[in-house]
Amino acid sequence: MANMIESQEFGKGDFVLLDQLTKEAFMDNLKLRFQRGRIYTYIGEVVVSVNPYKSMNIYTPEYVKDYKGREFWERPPHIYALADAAYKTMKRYLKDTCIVISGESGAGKTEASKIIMNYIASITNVSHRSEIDRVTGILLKSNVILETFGNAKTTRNDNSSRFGKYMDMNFDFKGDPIGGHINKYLLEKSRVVHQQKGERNFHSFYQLLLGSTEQTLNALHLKRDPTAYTYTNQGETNNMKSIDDKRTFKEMSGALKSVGFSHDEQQTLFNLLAVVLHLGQLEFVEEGQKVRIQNKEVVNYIASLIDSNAASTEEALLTRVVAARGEVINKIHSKEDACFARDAFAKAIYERAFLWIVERINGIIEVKLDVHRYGKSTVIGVLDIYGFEIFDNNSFEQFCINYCNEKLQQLFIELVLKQEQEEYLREGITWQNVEYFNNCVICDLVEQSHKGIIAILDEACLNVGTVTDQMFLEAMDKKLKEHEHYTSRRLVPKDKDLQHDRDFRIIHYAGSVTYSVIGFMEKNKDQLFQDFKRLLFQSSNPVIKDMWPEGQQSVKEVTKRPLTAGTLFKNSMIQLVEKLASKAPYYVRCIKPNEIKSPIQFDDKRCLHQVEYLGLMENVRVRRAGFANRQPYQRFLQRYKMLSSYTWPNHQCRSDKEAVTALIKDIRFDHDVAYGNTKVFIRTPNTLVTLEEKRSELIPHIIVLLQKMWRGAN
Ligand code: AOV
Ligand code: MG
Repeated sequence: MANMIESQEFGKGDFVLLDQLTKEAFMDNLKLRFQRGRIYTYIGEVVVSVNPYKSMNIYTPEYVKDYKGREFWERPPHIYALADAAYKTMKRYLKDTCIVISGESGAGKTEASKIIMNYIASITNVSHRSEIDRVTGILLKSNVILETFGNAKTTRNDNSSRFGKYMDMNFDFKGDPIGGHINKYLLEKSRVVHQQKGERNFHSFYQLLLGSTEQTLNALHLKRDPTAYTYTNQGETNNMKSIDDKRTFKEMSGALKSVGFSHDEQQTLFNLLAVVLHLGQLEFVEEGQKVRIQNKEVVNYIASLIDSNAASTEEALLTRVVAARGEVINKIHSKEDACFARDAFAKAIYERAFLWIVERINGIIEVKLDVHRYGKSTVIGVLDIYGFEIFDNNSFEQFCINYCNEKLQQLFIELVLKQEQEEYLREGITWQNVEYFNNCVICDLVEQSHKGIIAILDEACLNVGTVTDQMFLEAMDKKLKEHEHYTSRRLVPKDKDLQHDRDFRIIHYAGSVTYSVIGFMEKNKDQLFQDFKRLLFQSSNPVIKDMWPEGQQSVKEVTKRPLTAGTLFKNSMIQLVEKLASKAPYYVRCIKPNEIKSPIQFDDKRCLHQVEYLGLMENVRVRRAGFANRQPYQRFLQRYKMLSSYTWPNHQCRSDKEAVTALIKDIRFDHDVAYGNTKVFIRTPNTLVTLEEKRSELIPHIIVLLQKMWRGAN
């Protein structure tokens, strides 16, 4: 069994315990622990995690046993303690909980989410019910599938999440998982058709090409060579040591099968991947006024893979049908239009397939509760999103991703910094106000109606055809020139970081990011010609047909302007934050120790920067100005009343508060305690450890005593 308190050589397991809270002391402790292989450290109940960049032997069944059912302070810091706390809260108080994992790209969020889910899976279902095993199996295996289709190599992380994921695990009254639900947030679909140098397309393409059988490849008309396809070779990244596409393909196909995807469904997914790759190979050539396709055989491949005919496929690629003044006319694409339409088609197919996968999994793991038998189900939600990122070229996707991180930071501030201080106020406890940077001003900059960036972008997108990206930038400059977190080249021409006229910059909580405005409007409008939707709806493959229900609308019916990608994303973020705020939150704050994926290097400057923007020092300050633990008087009494004759077996005081005051005076802990209106506040975790120890010592005596009493009574 692990020691309750680690030896000094590992530094302090909780930053709250630092002798002096200075930046240096904080960083020294973080570094020392990282170097000694202690990747987890607490700030109260928040877990700070530093990516070890090597596999750690701390997730074994022995560790699981060690942490199961324990309190935070009983064991050295570990993410298992947090998972257990979330689970206990859910089970004991029937309260929905959520685990919010944040940190920049490559900091270890996705790994943390998997470790947490695995832990919860292994501490539940002690009675080995097969239905529970089935549900847990699906929840865990769905990760493999989603990572294949939703993750990719970026310059910051070889397995970077290119979508946001929030997964609810539902539990029955016994605390066993009985189902779940996945919410996905904006997939970075531009990657399907374009990758920056050093990056790759989604893993799925490489896995299919390198992992599937010769027979499958032949049927898909594909070559076993990712460098042969435009959509998979632009990043010029091959033979990654950290990625084994062949092996993962096996694992992923196995997962698809065991989760419950039929053979036909699997086949359709592979077909669609192949369609995307073939689309990237299409060559359009201009011939007088017309455009034609040079490599017709590719059209045939595509047509056969989507169960359609070559003529309709070609027509959808080269023309579009529009309704004008009540008439339906056929418009021929220019070469540029055709290329644009092709890329939009490829992106849409991929995005829709991804959405379909998520919905399919949801259908399989949906809770099929017999309400009378099980009562209400409670949930633990795990949020694993794309981390804050800065690339050489940042576009609409980075804008959304970084906005999403702003929202989560805002939630952290609201729940951890603000609420904690408000609780002291409410409880009438004296404490020192802690100043912190509130990023709500940056959230407003993005999401406010009328004058936020998304609103300005939407307005620009309303004017079909006439407004350019550059004009959108000018509109922002006009409306936002006074904003202290916004700037652009036009506003500050001499700024070195703003090299191009197309650049604007947002000073995010985690650093300044220069965005190129090019493509913002197109990505926000997210248009796909109706012709493609109809083509896919007319497919004789029922899975594909199912994915494109809007293809059944006639040309004249399609008039309603859909919500833009920016607004949809904003709405989904606001909903997400509301959902999280309604649950008891637990936080994992991930830190990336260096830029070179090294297990030994601790880059002081980069780490300090993350500690600063994550607000970790402020977190400790609030915790220290405050108290490590707080409990309602009644709960405290219930647990510790045996420690004093004033309260054991029952107290004679007028209130629980008075009784707790008497108890604490009696055992001489009053120097470390404050009495709020409804709760008792304990300053240091050590006091809690001592209370627990005293309680454990007394319990055997009490049992003997109780037995005597019962015997006496009988
Ligand atoms: P992220 O989710 O935070 O980035 P990941 O969880 O994908 O980051 O971690 C990046 C890589 O770091 C992993 O592929 C592992 O190689 C390594 N790693 C992280 N945590 C651990 C751990 N606990 N033990 C061992 N290795 C680890 V992003 O999705 O890019 O925002 O968008
Ligand atoms: Mg990730």
